[in-house]
Amino acid sequence: MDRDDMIRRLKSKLNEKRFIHSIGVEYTAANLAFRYDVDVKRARIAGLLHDCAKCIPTDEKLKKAVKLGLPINSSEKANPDLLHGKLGAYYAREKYGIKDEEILSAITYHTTGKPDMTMLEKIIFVADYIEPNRKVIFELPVIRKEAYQDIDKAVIHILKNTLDFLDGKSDVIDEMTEKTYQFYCKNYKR
Ligand code: DGI
Ligand code: FE
Ligand code: FE
Repeated sequence: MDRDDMIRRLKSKLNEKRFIHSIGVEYTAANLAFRYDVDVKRARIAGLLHDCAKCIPTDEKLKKAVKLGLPINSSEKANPDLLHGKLGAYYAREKYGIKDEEILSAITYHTTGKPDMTMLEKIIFVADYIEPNRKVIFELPVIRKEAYQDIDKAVIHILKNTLDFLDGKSDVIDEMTEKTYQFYCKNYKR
């Protein structure tokens, strides 16, 4: 599938705000790919498609994930919107013809991150947070700079913000978000 076809399909699946965000993640991922010597085309595809399952109604996300036999943990059961990464990877494979496992993994883990991410996975995780259409988030200008100076620092900063934000609204914290934060705190040296 070429980019035009992906755009057409994506436009029919997402609301306008989410579509604009996806374009923003696409070009932010391209920029980070320049910076960190990652294949630009793959970064763009992963960025463009990362939220392709985001606009499925919440209860349907859970139903579809069950039907497809995707692994579902307790936080995903409590908060099925967390499943949009896994579902997104499924649709990227089945509906957008993506076979590249690293792109699919970047889509799967874009919300929680995962320990020991590849550079492409980190790029999508970070691009999702810093893309230009994001509304004001605490310390976003600093995180944007860190993203281009030291991507691991940006990853930790984003996870810290997310965990604080979830703590604040006493929302369930996915064990993967927690594990990722622990991993990067422990292994971050500089
Ligand atoms: O899909 P986006 O809005 O572009 O971004 P995203 O996929 O990173 O999702 C952001 C939302 O996910 C935000 O409201 C925080 C939430 N989130 C991230 N990690 C966790 C989480 N929510 C819960 N309940 N648990 C988590 O570990
Ligand atoms: Fe998302
Ligand atoms: Fe997103």
